[in-house]
Amino acid sequence: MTINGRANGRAEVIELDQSTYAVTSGRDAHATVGQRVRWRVLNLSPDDPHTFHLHGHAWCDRASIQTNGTCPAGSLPIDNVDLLPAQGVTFDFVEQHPGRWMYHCHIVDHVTDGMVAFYTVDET
Ligand SMILES: [Cu+2]
Repeated sequence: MTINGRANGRAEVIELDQSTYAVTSGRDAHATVGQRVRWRVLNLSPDDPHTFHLHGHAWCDRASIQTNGTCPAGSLPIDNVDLLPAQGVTFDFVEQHPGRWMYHCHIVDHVTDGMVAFYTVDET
């Protein structure tokens, strides 16, 4: 996973193999309120589906970009996405939510195995 083109926090590698999830630097991913943030999420598993979920945020489906926190006509806000093996998603938003937010896979066994990390948004 990368945020703004850089690997950050504990998600430099989400999955090493079918049962071990990477914990790398232990640092949170960071952004600042007002910053345009691009997330690239990729399921590197050879055979496990994953459901990416980011707390406290939503982005627009259909690769649409939020304007003033609203999705354009024909696009809906979403906060999780199912990813099959080797499938990825890229989404953008303008950060508006300061705090420390969890992001994780929504499959319970994957969360308990450690597929969870944090994203900190600083005030401007
Ligand atoms: Cu998963």
